[in-house]
Amino acid sequence: MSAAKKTTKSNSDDYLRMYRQMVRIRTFEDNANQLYLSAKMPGLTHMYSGEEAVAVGICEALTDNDRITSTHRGHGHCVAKGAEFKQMFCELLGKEEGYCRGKGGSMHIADQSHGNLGANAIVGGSMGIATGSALRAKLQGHDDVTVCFFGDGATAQGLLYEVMNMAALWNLPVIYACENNGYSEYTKTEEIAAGSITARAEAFGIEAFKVDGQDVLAVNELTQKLVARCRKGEGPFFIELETYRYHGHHVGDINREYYRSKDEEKDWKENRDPIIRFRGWLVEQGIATEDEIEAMNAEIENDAADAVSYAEAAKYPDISEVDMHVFAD
Ligand SMILES: Cc1ncc(C[n+]2csc(CCOP(=O)(O)OP(=O)(O)O)c2C)c(N)n1
Repeated sequence: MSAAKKTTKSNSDDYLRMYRQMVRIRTFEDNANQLYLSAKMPGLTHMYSGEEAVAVGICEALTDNDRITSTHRGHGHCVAKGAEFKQMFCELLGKEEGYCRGKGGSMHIADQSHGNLGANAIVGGSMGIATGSALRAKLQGHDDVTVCFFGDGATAQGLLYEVMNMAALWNLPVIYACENNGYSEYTKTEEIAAGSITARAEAFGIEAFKVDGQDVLAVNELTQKLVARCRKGEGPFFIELETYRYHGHHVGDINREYYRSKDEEKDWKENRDPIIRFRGWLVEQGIATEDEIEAMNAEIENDAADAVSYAEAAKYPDISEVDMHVFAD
């Protein structure tokens, strides 16, 4: 791991919470995948497994007052920003107690109480929302920061260049976080994105950084610095996070060998897994024992299993509310 920080009691707690949050995301996704495979979940879903250190490293540098916008691959952002398993599984299954009363599903979870302005199935669709949120903070004199998550494929969307221009001109407190997992659907990034990704932001005079998205401490340290600078009026910033998705583009994308090899997948899983790496570091630093980590993992698995049972038994919304929250007055 990158940071060789002195491990005081308080930062030990921070590290354990980061580990817990990464395992919570992985466990959530394993259960969501099972729900899909057993035909209990309507629609498709896009797994975040493999990318956990990005969402956790970033969101652990934020408070509930800070905002995020998320993507079609958004479960990880949602968990990292404080969402509860029960309400998330209810949303995935279309149940009344879901974050959006079951009407959004996997790709549209919003959790305003923790500053999650919502996921968006339109690639790049949340870039304007994030930048608008940062403009609001600046105009109203608040010091909150907004992080806009998007994938490498979304750098092909023109909206990004419109909002980066405005954010740079107006010094908005927004961080554009590009999760470069190497693929946009079934195409390698280098086949669709010419030149460097960070250079796109630099062209607008935005300071841009590239970081190992599998190293939760490196992601967190960088984000903490950028958040502090945003609060002082020095934003916007851009981060490219090098990462990897373990599953297919969506849960139905099972035979992937026509666009990426099994050896490549194995290499990322065995040699760069963010959870295995961080677990090893925690043990090496004496922050947790293997037994304590196993106990934490088991507790999280039980929580997820309870939440799935809860969501399966929960009620669907009544037909009378089919138009509710669809149209604004
Ligand atoms: C505007 C728009 N165009 C196309 C799509 C179809 N689509 C869904 S996900 C995706 C690829 C996105 O790739 P990337 O931004 O790299 O995110 P990743 O899936 O790798 O996390 C595409 C093209 C869409 N949902 N919205």
